[in-house]
Parts: sequence; C-alpha cells; structure tokens
Amino acid sequence: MDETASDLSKGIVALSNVAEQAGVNKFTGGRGVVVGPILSHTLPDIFCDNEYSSNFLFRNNGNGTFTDVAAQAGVEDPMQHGRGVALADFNRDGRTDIVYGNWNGPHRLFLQLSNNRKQRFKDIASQKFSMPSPVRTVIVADFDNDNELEVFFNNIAYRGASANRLFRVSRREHGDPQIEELNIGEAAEPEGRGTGAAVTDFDGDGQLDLLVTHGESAAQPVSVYRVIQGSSNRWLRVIPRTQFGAFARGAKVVVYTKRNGAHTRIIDGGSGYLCEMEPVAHFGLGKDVATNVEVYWPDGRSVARPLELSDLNTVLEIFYPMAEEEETPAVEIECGHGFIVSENGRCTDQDECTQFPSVCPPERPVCTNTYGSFKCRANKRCNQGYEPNDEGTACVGRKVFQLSCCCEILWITLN
Ligand SMILES: [Ca+2]
Ligand SMILES: [Ca+2]
Ligand SMILES: [Ca+2]
Ligand SMILES: [Ca+2]
Repeated sequence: MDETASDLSKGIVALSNVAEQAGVNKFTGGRGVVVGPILSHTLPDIFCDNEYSSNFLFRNNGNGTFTDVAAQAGVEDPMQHGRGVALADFNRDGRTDIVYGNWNGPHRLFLQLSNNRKQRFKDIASQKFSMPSPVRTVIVADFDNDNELEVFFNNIAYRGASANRLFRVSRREHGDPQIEELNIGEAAEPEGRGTGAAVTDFDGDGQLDLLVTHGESAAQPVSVYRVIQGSSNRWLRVIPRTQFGAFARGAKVVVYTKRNGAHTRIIDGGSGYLCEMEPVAHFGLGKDVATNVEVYWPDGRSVARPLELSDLNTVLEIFYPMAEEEETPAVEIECGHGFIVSENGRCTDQDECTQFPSVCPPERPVCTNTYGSFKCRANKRCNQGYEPNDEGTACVGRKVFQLSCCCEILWITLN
C-alpha cells in the first residue's frame, strides 16, 4: 500500500508497484501463479509457471525481497508452457508440494524432498498423470473425503475431444505417493471447451462440488458436478480470518488426526487457472478422527485449538489471535499418532529414534526419523559414492542433480 497516497477514512487505498525493489520484476510469458508458504514456514513464497521460459520460485527473504531459487530447486521446466497450478502436501511430510499442468506437455507433480538441507523438488508424476493434454485449470482437493487428495485436470477440447481427468494421490508410509486414475463419469466432458474450474461445497453436505466453465472456442453452459462416493466419510472445513475479519489468504491450516498424521492446506485463492478458489481449508477424514487444528498466519502468529467429536462434520471459523494468550490452548491438546505436544503448545514430530529400547528390530537396527513416523533398515556398508537403499538391502548410487546441456543452452539463448 502507498501510505501517503492512501486515505483509509475516505476509503482510498492506493497501491504502488514495488516489483523491482522486491526482485520479482522478471520478463516472461506468465500463466499460473500460486502464493503461500512453499519453502518458508509461514511467509508467503511465490511460484509462477511460465510460457516460453523457465518457471520462477521466489523464496521470501522476510524483508520485502524475494530470490528466485527455481534452478537450484529443480522446478525450472524451461522447455514447457505452464497453465493451472496448485499447492498441496501430498505425502503429508509437512513440506509443500507443487502440481501443475503444461500446455500439451508433461504435467508435473513436484514433491519437496526432505532428505537434505537444500530445498529441492522431484517430479513423481506417473506416465498416465504426465500425459500431455490441452490443460487449463488444475485443482487439488479431497473429493470423496477419504483423507487422500485428488488432482483434477480440466482440458479444453479445442482440436478434437480431450477429456477432463482425475487422479488420486495416496500417501504411502515408506515411499512416494501412489497415483491412480479415477473414473469421473459425466465430469470427463470429452467435448467440453473447459476454460476454468473451481470447487466449493454448494449444498453444505460436507462434500466438495466441482464447477466447470467453458467458452473461448465455443459457447457451452457452466456445469456443476456432485461427487457420489464417500458420503459416509467424516470431514472438517476450516475458515481462518485475518485481524480485520477477512478471509486469511496465505494462511496455513494443519489438522492432526488420531491415525493418519498431519494434513496441511494452504489458503490460496488464486490457484487453478483463469479462476479463483474458495478461501476454505477442506479436510476429508475418512473414518479417522481429527484431534487438533493449528492455523499459521503469514506474519508468523498461530493458534492451536483442540477438536471435539462434535467439531467433526462442521465448518469452523478460526480468528486471528489479538492477544498473546489466545495463541496457546487452555486445555491439553492431543496430536495423534507420531506427534507430541511441544513447549509452545503446538504439535511436533516425535523423534522415535531417540527412544530406549530402540523402536527398530535387531535385523533392521538403523533408525531414521521421519515427519510423523520413522524408518528402520539393515546396517549395510557401501563404497564411496553409494548409499544403502531405504530397506538397507542393497547399495545404490547417490542421486546427483545436474543441469543438462540443453537447459544451459536455452538460458544463454534467452539472455
Ligand atoms: Ca510434502
Ligand atoms: Ca480422496
Ligand atoms: Ca456438496
Ligand atoms: Ca518421527
């Protein structure tokens, strides 16, 4: 906000362009933008998927400036043309992952890696998931409330049929999430000229409904789809508010469950493509029970609130903590399997590897702590340049990330 040109008493809010000072005034064919704590704990970072040039991942330096770390993070994708994009934590490790569609190019599901200090991503898209299509909006949501996220691709049938697609991305205890395609019935719209899409709960039954808009190359009506599976599953919808009572875009909402760990949602109204998403954190719980909810605002303030059984299947509003004492819950909170309560009253990962006696069996004695769980493997020694695989049964080459020749050539050409 431009303070001198604004007069709030008269309702004048003037904005000035600070892109240059912030370090984000790059020249590109911009398409998709998402804003939220991607690399930071609570500060808003920015991811842009671009056309005819590399993507940007602007890390928030916390002082009004940003640094583009797309190259070292491995998300540049310089040869593709991005469209719809969304943020989610698919493997529930507390780190934000990025999914986006490329126009008639391979779609990406970038998982943020947790095995080193550098913030890097790897593409875990399966062959079917990445299959090129004329994609527009990309939505991440738990449509059937079974506590696993789905990814919806809205494709535009501008040169022949191009059906919309839906993939379930299921967390696995040890290993990358499993990706399976689901049958979406009428919502496939093979002849649909889809341009945008959004989810919200129109009828208040606790299940997300899908709205798809069409146009551009032919006039078609709006369609609204209701999900017909999962109506017996539990759910929770959380609406965080700012100190002024507005929807708290950029906030992070974490729900802890008895059996399935921590589910994270980022309130990002701008994800998708050519459309806006609801500023609500929607959680499908399956048969599980949510025990605690934490909300983190972009300024670092947070609130923890224990959940009762009566809170399930409801819409909860969480207000900004005006006083310090509101930040810590008055009663004891329950974090569920794999988590313990920290000194500040927040749920935190339990380091099972420090427990005595060891949590690992004698035949697999090497313990590695993970977010919400732990891993045990055999004590395998490997030659230099190799490391034991996850099970400790074999030695595998250490993963080395390199820029390929072609990325560098493109970079030179563009500059
Ligand atoms: Ca993650
Ligand atoms: Ca689901
Ligand atoms: Ca509904
Ligand atoms: Ca752990």
